[in-house]
Amino acid sequence: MKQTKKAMLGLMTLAVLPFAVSTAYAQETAGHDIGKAEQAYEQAGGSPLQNEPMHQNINPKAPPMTEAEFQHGKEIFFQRCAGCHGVLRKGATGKPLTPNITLERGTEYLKTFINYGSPAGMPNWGTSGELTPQEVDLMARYVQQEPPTPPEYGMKEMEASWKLLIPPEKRPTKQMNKLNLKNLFSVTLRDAGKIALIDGDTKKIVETIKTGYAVHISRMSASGRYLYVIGRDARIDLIDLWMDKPETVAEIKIGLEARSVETSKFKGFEDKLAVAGTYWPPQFVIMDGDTLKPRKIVSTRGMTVDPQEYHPEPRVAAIVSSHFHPEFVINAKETGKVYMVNYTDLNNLKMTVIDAARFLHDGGFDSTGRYFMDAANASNKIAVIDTKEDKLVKLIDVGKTPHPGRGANFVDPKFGPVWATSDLGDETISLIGTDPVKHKQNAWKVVRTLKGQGGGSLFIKTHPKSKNLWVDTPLNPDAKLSQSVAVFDINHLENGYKVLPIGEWSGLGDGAKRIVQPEYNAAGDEVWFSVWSAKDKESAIVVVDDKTRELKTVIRDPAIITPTGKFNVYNTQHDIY
Ligand code: DHE
Repeated sequence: MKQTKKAMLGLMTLAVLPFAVSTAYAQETAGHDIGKAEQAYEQAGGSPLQNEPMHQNINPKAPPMTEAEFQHGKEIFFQRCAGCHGVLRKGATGKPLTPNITLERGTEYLKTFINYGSPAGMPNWGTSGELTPQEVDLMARYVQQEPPTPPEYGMKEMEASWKLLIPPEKRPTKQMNKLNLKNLFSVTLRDAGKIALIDGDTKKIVETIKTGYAVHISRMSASGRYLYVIGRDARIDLIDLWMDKPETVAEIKIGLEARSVETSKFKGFEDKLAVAGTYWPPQFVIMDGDTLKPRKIVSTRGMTVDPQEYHPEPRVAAIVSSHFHPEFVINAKETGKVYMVNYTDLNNLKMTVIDAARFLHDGGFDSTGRYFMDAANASNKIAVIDTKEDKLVKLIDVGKTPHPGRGANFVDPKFGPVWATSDLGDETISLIGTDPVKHKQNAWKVVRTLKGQGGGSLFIKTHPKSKNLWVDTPLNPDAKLSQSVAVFDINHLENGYKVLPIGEWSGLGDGAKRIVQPEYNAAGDEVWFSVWSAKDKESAIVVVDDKTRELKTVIRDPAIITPTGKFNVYNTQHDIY
């Protein structure tokens, strides 16, 4: 077999690839059929790991590959396959592709599989034209090699990356600008690697701030002063909103790939600590809230809830902050475990580990802030976690691949308080009763199922002051659906939904114009939608009057490149959704 000396020695370095977004993604799940929307979503961002040097052992039994071919295979794998099959190819939401399995299948079988796909969800990479015949052959050989291993990332690496740009003692002691901070929005400009701070009152961009690669989410500190932004490259930017001109006061890289960040919200710990989880390495880190100085790293590697088997890369998905205890609620995706991490004593760390269900992804609190409604997406379940008792209350079956974002809380006229999720994999919307005291008979049951526009939904939203329930469908393959949004009247859910043509209202020309993530302003009387087009096309934000459901304004600016998530300071600070 042809391998260069360098490969044999074990270290391989990759050329830096431009950021690529794939429209289809290779996945075959164990007993879980997935559609195009789910495939597109799982690999939405590609993985920044494609740029990392990795350790590589040669596999003498595998078909030969040159180093250049191997590197090309690795790039394709991390752009399109790792999101489902896992970094180490041990299986995540997709099947394992380790050499003991792939060598047995052989090159010809694998080529057919990659070429034509499978009914269970593996896309037809070859016949769709996404991969050339040469690339199909290359990938069939690549997956028979030993998977290259990305490096670990510990305290030494974190400290080396940490930049305290403006120490706390040099920061203001009160808000120095005239902004109405409550109604400020942090808007993800995904492919620009920036966020835009937009004034919710004037709808003007206050400024744009450089953040990590393919920036993912923003979260607020308990006081509403500090904004934390995390990129897929695991870079966190801490932005002080009290500065004359809000700016980044600290920065750190906490690993090689990440999605989530949160801050301590329990009484007495406001703004004190921050926590962030990584996809690679599979771990989370607790930091000082006002400086990002890393304090404690905890690995999530371990056994799955069912079957109880070792998983080498349980990615850290959603994190929320308990209002009942000084604890972070941290979700390990592949093992299905929820870690309730007490942050009062980092040297004698106490954690309650709750067995939920595999493939935990996103979720949010019920209206009381006590129960965390946790979507185990590829298991089609919502796990209800009681953050007061630190216990699993129930696993509830819902539609196919639930994806609530943080979900929506409202009072169903017939069933009382509910929390709702929409799905990536089908058109249903599940309403789950959340009041075990006054509506005991409905608690932790799907009390109502609504039919939305279609699958490909990512986010559902309402506000305590609103009577509207908004459901997006940005990943539906039908442009009519992906460019519009459905709205239900909470008091008349049986009447079905009305469709608002947000894409058309934006007034933009050509472009994907996917309508994504409804987000309310602080007053709860406006709802903002991102109109998400490709990087080289114009995007916008459409603001709708919540009461009349009519267009209020369109925010257009050349700086608004690929807007996706929007985080209103007040609502994010207080977990209002
Ligand atoms: Fe997200 C939240 C992971 C693709 C926009 N996303 C989350 C969370 C996780 C996650 C774990 C929960 C964080 C929390 O609450 O602490 N997202 C992933 C992926 O692994 C995935 C599937 C693939 C990837 O390559 O990253 C992915 N996400 C996307 C997108 O393609 C979206 C639509 C556009 C984008 O900006 O990349 C997207 N994700 C979002 C948003 C939130 C989010 C806007 C926060 C929603 C909220 O209301 O809090």
